Amino acid sequence: HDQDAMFVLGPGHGFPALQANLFLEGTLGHFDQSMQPNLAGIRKLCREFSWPYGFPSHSNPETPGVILEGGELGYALSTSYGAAMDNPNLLVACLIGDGEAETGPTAGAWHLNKLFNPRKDGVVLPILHLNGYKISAPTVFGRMSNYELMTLFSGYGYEPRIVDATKEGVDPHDEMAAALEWAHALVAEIRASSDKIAPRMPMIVMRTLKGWTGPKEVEGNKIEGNCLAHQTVLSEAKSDPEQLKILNHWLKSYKFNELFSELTGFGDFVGDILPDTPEKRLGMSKHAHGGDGVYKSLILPNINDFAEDAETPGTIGSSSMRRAGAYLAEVFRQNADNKNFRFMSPDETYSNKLDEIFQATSRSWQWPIMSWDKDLSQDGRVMEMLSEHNMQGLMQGYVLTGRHAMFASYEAFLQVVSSMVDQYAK
Ligand SMILES: Cc1ncc(C[n+]2csc(CCOP(=O)(O)OP(=O)(O)O)c2C)c(N)n1
Repeated sequence: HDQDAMFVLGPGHGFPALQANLFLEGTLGHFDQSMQPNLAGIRKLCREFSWPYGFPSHSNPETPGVILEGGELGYALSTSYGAAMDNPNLLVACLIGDGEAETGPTAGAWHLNKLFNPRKDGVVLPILHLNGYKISAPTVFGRMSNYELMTLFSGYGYEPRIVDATKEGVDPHDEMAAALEWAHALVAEIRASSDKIAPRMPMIVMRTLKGWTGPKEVEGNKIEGNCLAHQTVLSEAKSDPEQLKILNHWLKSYKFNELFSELTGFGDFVGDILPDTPEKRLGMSKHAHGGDGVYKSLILPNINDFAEDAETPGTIGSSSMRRAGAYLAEVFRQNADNKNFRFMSPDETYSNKLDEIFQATSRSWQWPIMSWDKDLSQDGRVMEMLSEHNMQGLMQGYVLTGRHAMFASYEAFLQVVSSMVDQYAK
């Protein structure tokens, strides 16, 4: 479909899979001559994984195409919404782990669809990955029935579809491809329709086994389809001949020698699935790279124009916050055409006396608006929801894709997102 797309990986510890795909699609080789898809490149890819001065263990913004720091789980969905805002041609596919989905920040982020205008913003396609387990126990979502999942996500305002790769007799790859086609067509239909209230955007629930295609059993313990598949499953392979045998059998099961030869490299099967235009490859998204391709500097009014004479305390009947509101309204006016400024507010615009902003814009709201509601519209540029996590995630996604934003908070409430800010700083 020649769709502009970005991929946001929630469980950043799944980085080997992402890194391998960036290697195969040629993105790593594009930025680093020594990462060509040949034997030397494969060796480097494997040896320098999670290694000092090599590649990190988790996906992170140093990786081409990645904007989310992996590690602390929970922020993938709000970051994806932030990246898609004001990018009408962009589709952000966001993979959310079922362990990750148990976090408060992810639980809140599903509701960002209520603020998201599918005609003016891009599209977020959430893919909830139910492999059923986190590190050492089943997940809440993994043990929910299909009925419970469908009704939950319908209630959240999505059009959910389940892809079950654990079901016998279906090709999971065909099922997933069909689900992606369905999602793409549904988005086009919603964008073309005149019905503007509560658009039900698609989301996919994907059931797989955890450790799918890995060893079935080690020392009498179930591995594939169980939490024991998390991270290193054959940690004693170096000294235990039995584990080494299982490791050997496992790796050979991928028939690598049929997929790659030292002489001819990878077969055409890789090229066949890549987009024709190199810029459309996942690691090459201009939005993820930021910089010149997408960045426009913010026009700022002269701050002196907003000053007041406060020489005699308690006399002017104004407040610094009101003046800040007037200033921000002017920032919105001066950047209206560029559509590159947003205000993120966890229900803090009025209470912080910043409401003069609403003379220049309003709060975004896609669900029903009552006649007595104030400052709500489908086109508002203020994102307001009582979730500091959502607001910080939106801001990170928006800023990391080359735009500008401001977040209103203070005192104890800002601590709610202090670890998110740490991750962002990393
Ligand atoms: C906020 C947070 N708490 C705890 C952890 C530690 N941790 C790392 S992976 C993981 C389990 C993740 O499960 P899931 O999201 O289902 O990922 P997957 O099964 O796909 O690996 C946990 C708890 C973390 N990374 N972030």
